[in-house]
Amino acid sequence: MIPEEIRLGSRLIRLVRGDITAEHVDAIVNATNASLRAGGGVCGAIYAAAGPALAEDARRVMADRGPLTPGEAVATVAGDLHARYVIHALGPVWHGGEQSEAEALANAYRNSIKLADALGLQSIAFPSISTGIYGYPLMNAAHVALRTLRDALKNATSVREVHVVLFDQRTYDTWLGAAR
Ligand code: AR6
Repeated sequence: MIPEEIRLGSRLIRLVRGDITAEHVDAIVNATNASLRAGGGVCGAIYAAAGPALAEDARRVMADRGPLTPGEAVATVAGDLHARYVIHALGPVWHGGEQSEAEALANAYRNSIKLADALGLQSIAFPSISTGIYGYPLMNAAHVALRTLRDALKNATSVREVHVVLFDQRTYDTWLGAAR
Protein backbone atom coordinates (compact mmCIF):
# COMPACT_ATOMS: atom_id res chain seq x y z
CA MET A 1 0.00 0.00 0.00
CA ILE A 2 1.33 3.45 -0.82
CA PRO A 3 1.89 5.30 2.46
CA GLU A 4 0.08 8.48 1.43
CA GLU A 5 -3.18 6.53 1.04
CA ILE A 6 -4.80 4.69 3.91
CA ARG A 7 -7.70 2.57 2.63
CA LEU A 8 -10.38 1.44 5.08
CA GLY A 9 -12.81 -0.64 3.03
CA SER A 10 -14.64 1.87 0.84
CA ARG A 11 -13.23 4.80 2.86
CA LEU A 12 -9.96 6.61 2.26
CA ILE A 13 -7.53 8.89 4.08
CA ARG A 14 -5.13 10.63 1.70
CA LEU A 15 -2.10 12.69 2.71
CA VAL A 16 -1.52 15.58 0.30
CA ARG A 17 1.34 18.09 0.17
CA GLY A 18 -0.08 21.53 -0.64
CA ASP A 19 -2.32 24.49 0.12
CA ILE A 20 -5.72 23.58 1.58
CA THR A 21 -7.41 26.58 -0.08
CA ALA A 22 -6.92 24.82 -3.46
CA GLU A 23 -8.87 21.70 -2.38
CA HIS A 24 -12.12 20.69 -4.12
CA VAL A 25 -14.06 18.92 -1.37
CA ASP A 26 -17.43 19.20 0.37
CA ALA A 27 -15.86 20.73 3.50
CA ILE A 28 -12.55 22.42 4.24
CA VAL A 29 -11.55 22.36 7.91
CA ASN A 30 -10.03 25.50 9.38
CA ALA A 31 -7.64 25.38 12.38
CA THR A 32 -9.45 28.24 14.07
CA ASN A 33 -9.21 30.32 17.26
CA ALA A 34 -11.94 30.42 19.93
CA SER A 35 -13.71 33.45 18.44
CA LEU A 36 -13.45 32.54 14.73
CA ARG A 37 -11.30 35.59 13.92
CA ALA A 38 -9.31 35.53 10.70
CA GLY A 39 -5.91 35.29 12.45
CA GLY A 40 -2.73 34.03 10.75
CA GLY A 41 -1.56 30.60 9.56
CA VAL A 42 -3.98 28.40 7.69
CA CYS A 43 -6.89 30.40 9.15
CA GLY A 44 -5.68 33.64 7.52
CA ALA A 45 -5.22 31.83 4.20
CA ILE A 46 -8.74 30.34 4.32
CA TYR A 47 -10.40 33.68 5.16
CA ALA A 48 -8.45 35.45 2.41
CA ALA A 49 -9.34 32.84 -0.22
CA ALA A 50 -13.00 32.58 0.86
CA GLY A 51 -13.72 36.32 0.80
CA PRO A 52 -16.17 38.35 2.93
CA ALA A 53 -19.10 35.86 2.93
CA LEU A 54 -17.21 33.52 5.26
CA ALA A 55 -16.21 36.29 7.70
CA GLU A 56 -19.81 37.52 7.81
CA ASP A 57 -21.18 34.06 8.52
CA ALA A 58 -18.50 33.49 11.19
CA ARG A 59 -19.62 36.70 12.97
CA ARG A 60 -23.22 35.47 12.87
CA VAL A 61 -22.23 32.08 14.35
CA MET A 62 -20.22 33.79 17.12
CA ALA A 63 -23.13 36.09 17.97
CA ASP A 64 -25.44 33.05 18.17
CA ARG A 65 -23.34 30.72 20.29
CA GLY A 66 -20.26 32.45 21.75
CA PRO A 67 -16.65 31.24 21.76
CA LEU A 68 -15.56 27.66 21.07
CA THR A 69 -13.86 25.48 23.66
CA PRO A 70 -10.92 23.29 22.54
CA GLY A 71 -12.12 20.30 20.55
CA GLU A 72 -15.33 21.94 19.29
CA ALA A 73 -16.21 22.46 15.62
CA VAL A 74 -18.78 24.69 13.86
CA ALA A 75 -19.69 25.14 10.19
CA THR A 76 -20.00 28.27 8.06
CA VAL A 77 -20.44 28.93 4.37
CA ALA A 78 -17.28 28.58 2.29
CA GLY A 79 -17.55 31.75 0.18
CA ASP A 80 -15.30 31.56 -2.89
CA LEU A 81 -13.58 28.31 -1.86
CA HIS A 82 -14.26 25.15 -3.89
CA ALA A 83 -16.26 23.66 -1.01
CA ARG A 84 -19.80 23.80 0.37
CA TYR A 85 -18.79 24.50 3.96
CA VAL A 86 -15.84 25.52 6.08
CA ILE A 87 -15.75 23.60 9.36
CA HIS A 88 -13.93 25.62 12.00
CA ALA A 89 -12.26 23.30 14.52
CA LEU A 90 -10.48 24.58 17.61
CA GLY A 91 -7.36 22.61 18.48
CA PRO A 92 -5.60 22.90 21.85
CA VAL A 93 -2.64 25.15 22.61
CA TRP A 94 0.28 22.88 23.62
CA HIS A 95 1.15 23.31 27.34
CA GLY A 96 3.43 20.28 27.71
CA GLY A 97 0.87 17.49 27.34
CA GLU A 98 -0.58 17.38 30.87
CA GLN A 99 -3.64 19.49 30.14
CA SER A 100 -5.74 17.08 28.08
CA GLU A 101 -4.22 18.35 24.85
CA ALA A 102 -4.43 14.94 23.14
CA GLU A 103 -8.10 14.58 24.02
CA ALA A 104 -8.90 18.07 22.73
CA LEU A 105 -6.96 17.45 19.52
CA ALA A 106 -8.77 14.14 18.94
CA ASN A 107 -12.10 15.88 19.60
CA ALA A 108 -11.31 18.58 17.03
CA TYR A 109 -10.89 15.90 14.33
CA ARG A 110 -13.76 13.70 15.58
CA ASN A 111 -16.26 16.56 15.91
CA SER A 112 -15.38 17.84 12.43
CA ILE A 113 -16.12 14.43 10.90
CA LYS A 114 -19.34 14.15 12.93
CA LEU A 115 -20.48 17.58 11.75
CA ALA A 116 -19.64 16.79 8.11
CA ASP A 117 -21.53 13.52 8.48
CA ALA A 118 -24.56 15.28 9.97
CA LEU A 119 -24.50 17.67 6.99
CA GLY A 120 -24.52 14.70 4.61
CA LEU A 121 -21.06 15.45 3.17
CA GLN A 122 -18.79 12.90 1.53
CA SER A 123 -15.36 14.54 1.37
CA ILE A 124 -13.45 16.71 3.82
CA ALA A 125 -9.96 18.25 3.92
CA PHE A 126 -8.04 18.89 7.14
CA PRO A 127 -4.90 20.89 7.86
CA SER A 128 -2.48 19.72 10.57
CA ILE A 129 -4.47 21.24 13.46
CA SER A 130 -2.55 22.83 16.37
CA THR A 131 0.94 22.11 15.00
CA GLY A 132 1.68 25.68 13.88
CA ILE A 133 1.07 28.69 16.13
CA TYR A 134 -0.45 26.45 18.86
CA GLY A 135 2.84 24.51 19.17
CA TYR A 136 1.62 20.89 19.39
CA PRO A 137 4.55 18.49 18.70
CA LEU A 138 4.14 17.34 15.12
CA MET A 139 4.74 13.56 15.25
CA ASN A 140 2.63 13.24 18.38
CA ALA A 141 -0.20 15.25 16.76
CA ALA A 142 -0.06 13.20 13.55
CA HIS A 143 -0.47 9.94 15.50
CA VAL A 144 -3.43 11.27 17.50
CA ALA A 145 -5.04 12.65 14.34
CA LEU A 146 -4.60 9.52 12.21
CA ARG A 147 -5.93 7.22 14.93
CA THR A 148 -8.94 9.47 15.45
CA LEU A 149 -9.64 9.91 11.73
CA ARG A 150 -9.48 6.16 11.14
CA ASP A 151 -11.99 5.46 13.94
CA ALA A 152 -14.28 8.37 13.03
CA LEU A 153 -14.37 7.29 9.37
CA LYS A 154 -15.38 3.76 10.36
CA ASN A 155 -18.38 5.20 12.23
CA ALA A 156 -19.36 7.73 9.55
CA THR A 157 -22.35 7.06 7.33
CA SER A 158 -21.84 9.78 4.73
CA VAL A 159 -18.18 10.87 4.85
CA ARG A 160 -15.97 8.55 2.75
CA GLU A 161 -12.91 10.55 1.83
CA VAL A 162 -10.56 12.52 4.08
CA HIS A 163 -7.65 14.56 2.74
CA VAL A 164 -5.01 15.83 5.14
CA VAL A 165 -3.31 18.75 3.41
CA LEU A 166 0.21 19.35 4.67
CA PHE A 167 1.69 22.70 3.78
CA ASP A 168 5.45 22.19 4.12
CA GLN A 169 7.78 19.26 3.42
CA ARG A 170 8.66 18.62 7.08
CA THR A 171 5.01 18.40 8.08
CA TYR A 172 4.22 16.14 5.12
CA ASP A 173 7.19 13.83 5.84
CA THR A 174 6.28 13.59 9.53
CA TRP A 175 2.65 12.65 8.79
CA LEU A 176 3.90 10.09 6.27
CA GLY A 177 6.13 8.61 8.98
CA ALA A 178 3.18 8.47 11.38
CA ALA A 179 1.00 6.78 8.72
CA ARG A 180 3.69 4.11 8.14
N1 AR6 B 1 -2.80 25.09 3.70
C1 AR6 B 1 -2.56 24.04 4.52
N2 AR6 B 1 -1.88 24.15 5.68
C2 AR6 B 1 -1.43 25.38 6.01
C3 AR6 B 1 -1.65 26.54 5.22
C4 AR6 B 1 -2.38 26.35 4.02
N3 AR6 B 1 -2.65 27.37 3.20
N4 AR6 B 1 -1.07 27.61 5.84
C5 AR6 B 1 -0.50 27.14 6.98
N5 AR6 B 1 -0.70 25.81 7.08
P1 AR6 B 1 -1.65 27.15 12.20
P2 AR6 B 1 -2.71 26.16 14.76
C6 AR6 B 1 -0.26 24.85 8.11
O1 AR6 B 1 -0.66 27.99 12.92
O2 AR6 B 1 -1.38 25.68 15.20
C7 AR6 B 1 -4.32 30.85 13.62
O3 AR6 B 1 -3.96 32.17 13.63
C8 AR6 B 1 0.86 25.25 9.03
O4 AR6 B 1 2.11 25.15 8.35
O5 AR6 B 1 -2.37 27.74 11.06
O6 AR6 B 1 -3.90 25.26 14.97
C9 AR6 B 1 -5.69 30.62 14.23
O7 AR6 B 1 -6.53 31.73 14.08
C10 AR6 B 1 0.71 24.20 10.11
O8 AR6 B 1 1.31 22.97 9.69
O9 AR6 B 1 -2.78 26.56 13.21
C11 AR6 B 1 -5.36 30.33 15.67
O10 AR6 B 1 -5.22 31.52 16.42
C12 AR6 B 1 -0.80 23.99 10.19
O11 AR6 B 1 -1.34 24.61 9.00
C13 AR6 B 1 -4.04 29.64 15.60
O12 AR6 B 1 -3.41 30.11 14.42
C14 AR6 B 1 -1.47 24.63 11.40
O13 AR6 B 1 -0.85 25.85 11.71
C15 AR6 B 1 -4.21 28.15 15.46
O14 AR6 B 1 -2.95 27.53 15.51
